[in-house]
Amino acid sequence: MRVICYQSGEGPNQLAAVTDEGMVYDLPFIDFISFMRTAEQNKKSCLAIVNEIMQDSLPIPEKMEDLTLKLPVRSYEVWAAGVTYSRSRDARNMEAKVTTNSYYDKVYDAKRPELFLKSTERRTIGPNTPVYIRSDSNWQIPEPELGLVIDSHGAIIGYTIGNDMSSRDIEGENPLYLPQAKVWKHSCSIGPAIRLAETVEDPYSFVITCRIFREGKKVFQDSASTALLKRKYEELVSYLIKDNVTFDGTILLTGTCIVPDDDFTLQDGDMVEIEIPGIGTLTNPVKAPLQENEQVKANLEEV
Ligand code: DO4
Ligand code: MG
Repeated sequence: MRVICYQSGEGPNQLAAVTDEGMVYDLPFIDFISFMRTAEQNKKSCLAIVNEIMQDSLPIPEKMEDLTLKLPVRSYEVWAAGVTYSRSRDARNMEAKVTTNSYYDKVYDAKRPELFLKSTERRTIGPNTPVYIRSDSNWQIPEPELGLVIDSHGAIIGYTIGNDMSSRDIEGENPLYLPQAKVWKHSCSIGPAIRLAETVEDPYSFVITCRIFREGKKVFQDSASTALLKRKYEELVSYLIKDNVTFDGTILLTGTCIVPDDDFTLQDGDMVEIEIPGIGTLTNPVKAPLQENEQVKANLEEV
């Protein structure tokens, strides 16, 4: 069972459940966070609440593919884990031009994982909205990652897809530049759905596929499994919530297991697709930094 948010006419976005058979049922909650809070207040699971609602209602005529999908949860914060797969460790060593006993080697093996604040509500976008590339970087990539949707106590409520857009030259120059290599406007995309955790048999067997298209041609494709993750999800969450304030609907991205070839950088007009069967396909066009006059217009539209 998945939960989506879609644009419904001119009105506010609509939350809905999607069954494994592809039927879509509207849910009577303003958003995913109020849905998960209702479940907690009623001491019921999210799946039990959805099943009760489906018993008393009919599916809408549209299928998920017919809908304009929006960000499935407006998280106050998106956090991310880094260097949780050997593929990421090796890529970081390459871009930093280090070979032995680097910080990346150490953090991969350390008891404490690398966690960083990736994004906030205003910086995070959903399906089909452009991810931006930075104006001060010449080496930028998508990082396709499984995302954990957690509640304020750290319980894993669902799984989603995230794109942790990253600048390899900025991080490679100096690891202290990490926040600038990771955080800017539209540098984090989430969606298209949240798979309820109760309906996932083995969360260490998700297969993640990333495809990048340029002028209609596929210029990159690779797949990897979450079975290769060095750590456990609960372990990552336990470090995130330790002595911290966490909010219902926080997302924790679990690190990338796919890195494009070293000579690849994203360009304006590219299209990034990240697919995880059972969750969906997160698609985002890539856009170059806004020109000054476009920026002023965009800021005005956002107010
Ligand atoms: O150390 C940098 C972060 C790496 C990262 O984002 C990842 O492994 O996914
Ligand atoms: Mg990452």
